[in-house]
Amino acid sequence: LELEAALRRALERGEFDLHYQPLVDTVTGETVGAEALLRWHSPSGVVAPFTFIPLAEETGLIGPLGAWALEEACRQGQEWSTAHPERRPLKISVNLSAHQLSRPDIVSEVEAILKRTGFPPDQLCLEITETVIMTDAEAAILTLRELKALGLQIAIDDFGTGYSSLSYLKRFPVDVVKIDRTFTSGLGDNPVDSEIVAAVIRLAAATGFTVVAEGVETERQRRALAMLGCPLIQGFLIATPLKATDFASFWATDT
Ligand code: G
Ligand code: G
Ligand code: MN
Ligand code: NA
Repeated sequence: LELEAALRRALERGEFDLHYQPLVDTVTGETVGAEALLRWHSPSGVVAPFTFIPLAEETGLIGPLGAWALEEACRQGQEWSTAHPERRPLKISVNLSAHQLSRPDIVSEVEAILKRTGFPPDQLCLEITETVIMTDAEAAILTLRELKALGLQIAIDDFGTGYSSLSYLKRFPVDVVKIDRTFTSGLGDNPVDSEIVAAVIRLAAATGFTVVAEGVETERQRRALAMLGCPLIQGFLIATPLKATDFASFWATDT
Protein backbone atom coordinates (compact mmCIF):
# COMPACT_ATOMS: atom_id res chain seq x y z
CA LEU A 1 0.00 0.00 0.00
CA GLU A 2 2.89 2.28 0.75
CA LEU A 3 4.42 1.55 -2.65
CA GLU A 4 1.06 2.17 -4.30
CA ALA A 5 0.83 5.62 -2.75
CA ALA A 6 4.43 6.26 -3.74
CA LEU A 7 3.64 5.32 -7.36
CA ARG A 8 0.63 7.61 -7.43
CA ARG A 9 2.69 10.48 -6.04
CA ALA A 10 5.49 9.74 -8.50
CA LEU A 11 3.11 10.10 -11.44
CA GLU A 12 1.82 13.43 -10.08
CA ARG A 13 5.35 14.70 -9.49
CA GLY A 14 6.61 13.68 -12.93
CA GLU A 15 9.18 11.19 -11.63
CA PHE A 16 8.73 8.80 -14.57
CA ASP A 17 10.57 9.01 -17.83
CA LEU A 18 11.19 6.87 -20.86
CA HIS A 19 14.39 5.29 -22.07
CA TYR A 20 14.77 4.26 -25.70
CA GLN A 21 16.46 1.09 -26.89
CA PRO A 22 17.55 1.22 -30.55
CA LEU A 23 16.09 -1.23 -33.05
CA VAL A 24 18.57 -1.70 -35.86
CA ASP A 25 18.88 -3.28 -39.28
CA THR A 26 20.79 -6.54 -38.73
CA VAL A 27 23.05 -6.08 -41.74
CA THR A 28 23.57 -2.32 -42.17
CA GLY A 29 23.29 -1.36 -38.51
CA GLU A 30 20.98 1.52 -39.40
CA THR A 31 18.68 2.58 -36.56
CA VAL A 32 15.11 2.15 -37.75
CA GLY A 33 13.33 2.61 -34.45
CA ALA A 34 13.31 2.43 -30.68
CA GLU A 35 11.46 0.63 -27.92
CA ALA A 36 10.29 3.02 -25.22
CA LEU A 37 10.81 1.67 -21.69
CA LEU A 38 9.55 3.23 -18.47
CA ARG A 39 11.93 4.28 -15.70
CA TRP A 40 10.97 5.65 -12.30
CA HIS A 41 13.37 8.18 -10.83
CA SER A 42 12.28 7.70 -7.24
CA PRO A 43 13.77 9.78 -4.42
CA SER A 44 15.87 6.73 -3.49
CA GLY A 45 17.18 5.99 -6.98
CA VAL A 46 16.15 4.63 -10.38
CA VAL A 47 13.57 1.85 -10.18
CA ALA A 48 13.27 -0.68 -13.03
CA PRO A 49 9.81 -1.50 -14.40
CA PHE A 50 9.75 -5.15 -13.33
CA THR A 51 9.37 -3.95 -9.74
CA PHE A 52 6.59 -1.39 -10.31
CA ILE A 53 4.71 -2.52 -13.46
CA PRO A 54 3.11 -5.54 -11.71
CA LEU A 55 1.97 -3.33 -8.84
CA ALA A 56 0.73 -0.66 -11.23
CA GLU A 57 -1.29 -3.40 -12.92
CA GLU A 58 -2.77 -4.75 -9.70
CA THR A 59 -3.83 -1.31 -8.55
CA GLY A 60 -5.09 -0.07 -11.93
CA LEU A 61 -2.53 2.71 -11.89
CA ILE A 62 -1.17 1.24 -15.14
CA GLY A 63 -4.10 3.02 -16.83
CA PRO A 64 -2.88 6.59 -16.27
CA LEU A 65 0.79 5.53 -16.18
CA GLY A 66 0.53 3.61 -19.47
CA ALA A 67 -1.36 6.47 -21.08
CA TRP A 68 1.34 8.89 -19.94
CA ALA A 69 4.07 6.61 -21.38
CA LEU A 70 2.28 6.27 -24.71
CA GLU A 71 1.71 10.01 -25.04
CA GLU A 72 5.30 10.83 -24.06
CA ALA A 73 6.68 8.30 -26.57
CA CYS A 74 4.50 9.73 -29.36
CA ARG A 75 5.39 13.30 -28.42
CA GLN A 76 9.09 12.43 -28.44
CA GLY A 77 8.81 10.46 -31.67
CA GLN A 78 7.09 13.39 -33.37
CA GLU A 79 9.74 15.81 -32.07
CA TRP A 80 12.54 13.64 -33.48
CA SER A 81 10.73 13.12 -36.78
CA THR A 82 10.09 16.81 -37.37
CA ALA A 83 13.67 17.68 -36.41
CA HIS A 84 14.96 15.23 -39.04
CA PRO A 85 12.56 15.15 -42.01
CA GLU A 86 15.48 13.99 -44.20
CA ARG A 87 15.81 10.72 -42.30
CA ARG A 88 13.86 7.51 -42.59
CA PRO A 89 10.74 7.85 -40.37
CA LEU A 90 11.58 6.49 -36.93
CA LYS A 91 9.39 3.70 -35.56
CA ILE A 92 8.55 3.90 -31.89
CA SER A 93 7.44 0.79 -29.97
CA VAL A 94 5.47 1.06 -26.75
CA ASN A 95 4.57 -1.82 -24.42
CA LEU A 96 0.90 -2.34 -23.62
CA SER A 97 -0.08 -4.53 -20.66
CA ALA A 98 -3.11 -6.81 -20.36
CA HIS A 99 -4.91 -4.36 -18.13
CA GLN A 100 -4.42 -1.54 -20.62
CA LEU A 101 -5.65 -3.59 -23.56
CA SER A 102 -8.83 -4.53 -21.69
CA ARG A 103 -9.77 -0.95 -20.83
CA PRO A 104 -13.01 -0.18 -22.65
CA ASP A 105 -11.75 3.20 -23.85
CA ILE A 106 -8.27 2.07 -24.96
CA VAL A 107 -8.92 2.59 -28.69
CA SER A 108 -10.29 6.12 -28.33
CA GLU A 109 -7.48 6.90 -25.88
CA VAL A 110 -4.80 5.83 -28.38
CA GLU A 111 -6.62 7.73 -31.13
CA ALA A 112 -6.72 10.88 -29.01
CA ILE A 113 -3.00 10.59 -28.19
CA LEU A 114 -2.12 10.24 -31.88
CA LYS A 115 -4.23 13.32 -32.67
CA ARG A 116 -2.78 15.43 -29.84
CA THR A 117 0.83 14.60 -30.62
CA GLY A 118 0.52 14.52 -34.41
CA PHE A 119 2.66 11.38 -34.48
CA PRO A 120 1.97 9.42 -37.68
CA PRO A 121 0.14 6.19 -36.72
CA ASP A 122 2.24 4.11 -39.13
CA GLN A 123 5.33 4.99 -37.07
CA LEU A 124 3.79 3.61 -33.87
CA CYS A 125 3.98 -0.04 -32.82
CA LEU A 126 2.22 -1.43 -29.76
CA GLU A 127 3.90 -4.44 -28.09
CA ILE A 128 1.73 -6.99 -26.36
CA THR A 129 2.66 -10.36 -24.91
CA GLU A 130 1.05 -13.70 -25.64
CA THR A 131 -0.27 -13.73 -22.07
CA VAL A 132 -2.22 -10.55 -22.80
CA ILE A 133 -3.97 -12.29 -25.65
CA MET A 134 -4.71 -15.42 -23.61
CA THR A 135 -6.74 -13.61 -20.96
CA ASP A 136 -9.69 -13.07 -23.29
CA ALA A 137 -8.78 -14.01 -26.84
CA GLU A 138 -11.99 -12.93 -28.59
CA ALA A 139 -12.09 -9.51 -26.95
CA ALA A 140 -8.38 -9.05 -27.61
CA ILE A 141 -8.80 -9.82 -31.33
CA LEU A 142 -11.52 -7.17 -31.62
CA THR A 143 -9.50 -4.54 -29.79
CA LEU A 144 -6.37 -5.27 -31.80
CA ARG A 145 -8.33 -4.96 -35.06
CA GLU A 146 -9.68 -1.58 -33.95
CA LEU A 147 -6.20 -0.43 -32.94
CA LYS A 148 -4.79 -1.54 -36.28
CA ALA A 149 -7.58 0.34 -38.04
CA LEU A 150 -6.03 3.51 -36.60
CA GLY A 151 -3.06 2.72 -38.84
CA LEU A 152 -0.58 1.52 -36.23
CA GLN A 153 1.27 -1.79 -35.95
CA ILE A 154 0.99 -4.61 -33.44
CA ALA A 155 3.96 -6.63 -32.17
CA ILE A 156 3.93 -9.85 -30.17
CA ASP A 157 6.56 -9.40 -27.47
CA ASP A 158 8.59 -12.18 -25.79
CA PHE A 159 7.47 -14.51 -28.58
CA GLY A 160 7.81 -18.20 -27.82
CA THR A 161 7.54 -17.97 -24.05
CA GLY A 162 3.72 -18.16 -23.86
CA TYR A 163 1.23 -20.77 -25.02
CA SER A 164 -0.20 -21.62 -28.45
CA SER A 165 2.07 -19.16 -30.20
CA LEU A 166 1.37 -20.54 -33.65
CA SER A 167 -2.41 -20.37 -33.36
CA TYR A 168 -2.11 -16.72 -32.34
CA LEU A 169 -0.12 -15.93 -35.43
CA LYS A 170 -2.95 -17.36 -37.46
CA ARG A 171 -5.77 -15.59 -35.65
CA PHE A 172 -4.31 -12.27 -34.58
CA PRO A 173 -3.64 -9.22 -36.68
CA VAL A 174 0.10 -9.22 -36.06
CA ASP A 175 2.70 -7.12 -37.89
CA VAL A 176 5.83 -7.83 -35.88
CA VAL A 177 7.06 -10.82 -33.88
CA LYS A 178 9.76 -10.17 -31.28
CA ILE A 179 11.70 -13.36 -30.63
CA ASP A 180 12.37 -13.67 -26.91
CA ARG A 181 15.94 -13.36 -25.74
CA THR A 182 15.93 -16.89 -24.30
CA PHE A 183 16.14 -18.10 -27.94
CA THR A 184 18.61 -15.44 -29.07
CA SER A 185 21.00 -16.36 -26.28
CA GLY A 186 21.82 -19.81 -27.68
CA LEU A 187 22.49 -18.66 -31.24
CA GLY A 188 25.89 -19.78 -32.41
CA ASP A 189 26.17 -22.73 -30.04
CA ASN A 190 22.71 -24.18 -29.35
CA PRO A 191 21.39 -25.88 -32.53
CA VAL A 192 17.82 -26.06 -31.17
CA ASP A 193 17.70 -22.29 -30.62
CA SER A 194 19.01 -21.77 -34.15
CA GLU A 195 16.30 -24.05 -35.54
CA ILE A 196 13.57 -22.24 -33.60
CA VAL A 197 14.72 -18.82 -34.78
CA ALA A 198 15.09 -20.09 -38.36
CA ALA A 199 11.55 -21.50 -38.23
CA VAL A 200 10.07 -18.21 -37.02
CA ILE A 201 11.89 -16.30 -39.76
CA ARG A 202 10.59 -18.74 -42.43
CA LEU A 203 7.10 -18.42 -41.00
CA ALA A 204 7.42 -14.64 -41.17
CA ALA A 205 8.42 -14.78 -44.82
CA ALA A 206 5.41 -16.98 -45.59
CA THR A 207 2.88 -15.13 -43.46
CA GLY A 208 3.90 -11.53 -43.94
CA PHE A 209 4.97 -10.32 -40.53
CA THR A 210 8.40 -8.94 -39.73
CA VAL A 211 10.80 -10.30 -37.09
CA VAL A 212 12.89 -8.66 -34.40
CA ALA A 213 15.41 -10.69 -32.38
CA GLU A 214 15.62 -9.37 -28.83
CA GLY A 215 18.46 -9.62 -26.37
CA VAL A 216 21.34 -9.68 -28.87
CA GLU A 217 24.44 -9.48 -26.71
CA THR A 218 27.29 -10.86 -28.83
CA GLU A 219 28.73 -10.37 -32.30
CA ARG A 220 28.38 -14.12 -32.76
CA GLN A 221 24.62 -13.93 -32.20
CA ARG A 222 24.34 -10.97 -34.59
CA ARG A 223 26.21 -12.87 -37.31
CA ALA A 224 24.01 -15.94 -36.81
CA LEU A 225 20.89 -13.77 -37.11
CA ALA A 226 22.21 -12.10 -40.27
CA MET A 227 22.87 -15.56 -41.76
CA LEU A 228 19.35 -16.67 -40.87
CA GLY A 229 17.92 -13.56 -42.53
CA CYS A 230 16.50 -11.94 -39.40
CA PRO A 231 15.88 -8.35 -40.53
CA LEU A 232 15.96 -6.48 -37.22
CA ILE A 233 17.78 -6.78 -33.91
CA GLN A 234 17.73 -5.18 -30.50
CA GLY A 235 20.03 -5.78 -27.54
CA PHE A 236 22.95 -4.78 -25.38
CA LEU A 237 25.41 -5.47 -28.25
CA ILE A 238 23.96 -2.41 -30.02
CA ALA A 239 22.85 -0.36 -27.03
CA THR A 240 21.11 -0.59 -23.69
CA PRO A 241 17.93 1.46 -23.25
CA LEU A 242 19.18 5.08 -23.52
CA LYS A 243 18.09 8.43 -22.13
CA ALA A 244 16.21 10.39 -24.80
CA THR A 245 19.13 12.75 -25.47
CA ASP A 246 21.56 9.81 -25.74
CA PHE A 247 19.23 7.99 -28.12
CA ALA A 248 19.02 11.10 -30.30
CA SER A 249 22.84 11.19 -30.54
CA PHE A 250 22.96 7.48 -31.27
CA TRP A 251 20.38 7.88 -34.05
CA ALA A 252 22.21 10.87 -35.51
CA THR A 253 25.55 9.08 -35.87
CA ASP A 254 24.59 5.82 -37.52
CA THR A 255 24.50 6.82 -41.19
O1 G B 1 13.40 -2.09 -19.07
P1 G B 1 13.04 -3.38 -18.42
O2 G B 1 13.78 -4.58 -18.94
O3 G B 1 13.23 -3.34 -16.96
O4 G B 1 11.47 -3.61 -18.69
C1 G B 1 10.82 -4.71 -18.21
C2 G B 1 9.43 -4.80 -18.73
O5 G B 1 8.59 -3.76 -18.24
C3 G B 1 9.35 -4.65 -20.24
O6 G B 1 9.64 -5.82 -20.87
C4 G B 1 7.91 -4.26 -20.43
O7 G B 1 7.12 -5.41 -20.60
C5 G B 1 7.56 -3.54 -19.16
N1 G B 1 7.44 -2.12 -19.50
C6 G B 1 8.41 -1.21 -19.67
N2 G B 1 7.91 -0.01 -20.02
C7 G B 1 6.56 -0.18 -20.08
C8 G B 1 5.45 0.69 -20.41
O8 G B 1 5.60 1.86 -20.75
N3 G B 1 4.20 0.16 -20.32
C9 G B 1 3.99 -1.14 -19.99
N4 G B 1 2.74 -1.60 -19.93
N5 G B 1 4.99 -1.99 -19.69
C10 G B 1 6.26 -1.51 -19.74
O1 G C 1 9.75 -7.63 -22.25
P1 G C 1 10.44 -6.59 -23.06
O2 G C 1 10.91 -7.17 -24.37
O3 G C 1 9.63 -5.35 -23.33
O4 G C 1 11.74 -6.20 -22.29
C1 G C 1 12.66 -5.29 -22.76
C2 G C 1 13.74 -5.25 -21.75
O5 G C 1 14.76 -6.22 -22.03
C3 G C 1 14.45 -3.93 -21.69
O6 G C 1 13.94 -3.19 -20.67
C4 G C 1 15.89 -4.24 -21.45
O7 G C 1 16.34 -3.83 -20.18
C5 G C 1 15.99 -5.73 -21.56
N1 G C 1 17.02 -6.02 -22.54
C6 G C 1 17.20 -5.37 -23.72
N2 G C 1 18.27 -5.86 -24.37
C7 G C 1 18.78 -6.85 -23.61
C8 G C 1 19.89 -7.72 -23.76
O8 G C 1 20.62 -7.71 -24.75
N3 G C 1 20.10 -8.62 -22.77
C9 G C 1 19.31 -8.68 -21.66
N4 G C 1 19.61 -9.57 -20.74
N5 G C 1 18.26 -7.85 -21.48
C10 G C 1 17.98 -6.95 -22.46
MN1 MN D 1 8.92 -5.06 -25.22
NA1 NA E 1 10.43 -8.84 -25.05
